[in-house]
Amino acid sequence: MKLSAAIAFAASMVVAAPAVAQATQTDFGIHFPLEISGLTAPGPGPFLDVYTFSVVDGTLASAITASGTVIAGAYGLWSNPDTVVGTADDSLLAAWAMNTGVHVMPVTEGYYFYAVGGLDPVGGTDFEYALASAFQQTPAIPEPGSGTLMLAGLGAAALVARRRFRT
Ligand SMILES: [Ca+2]
Repeated sequence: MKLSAAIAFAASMVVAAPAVAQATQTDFGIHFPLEISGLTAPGPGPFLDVYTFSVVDGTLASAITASGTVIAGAYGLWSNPDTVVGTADDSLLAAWAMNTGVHVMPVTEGYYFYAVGGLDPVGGTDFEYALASAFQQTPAIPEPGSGTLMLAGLGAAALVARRRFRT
């Protein structure tokens, strides 16, 4: 299946979440520097696994490593302002097929989820996947003028030190 079709499939599955027999939801909470789903073996049949989390401004780097047979295996990163999965504010930011390396996305402070979907035709442990997501916070930009303030502070400290030296 083409990647675009796989993406459409994964996206449609999120919309149809209640209709998917095997749908799970995991809450990562506040995204740690590294979140890993653990080895997951859904199936047989269509599955949809959702992983919710929140972040501050930063960058997400994610990957899915999968083995075995899966049809239209893909995952997407969704923004989720109201924290509830499946509501109208959910917005697909990007979607990728499994085993396609690391995908980097800048994010702003808020709530998000990964939706992992596909069809496992065999079941058991024939198909397994693991989702890994790394988050790096955007370094705080110093306030304009704080450098000047710091220099002024250093200057004052130097003055005090000089006066102490003289007395
Ligand atoms: Ca929502």
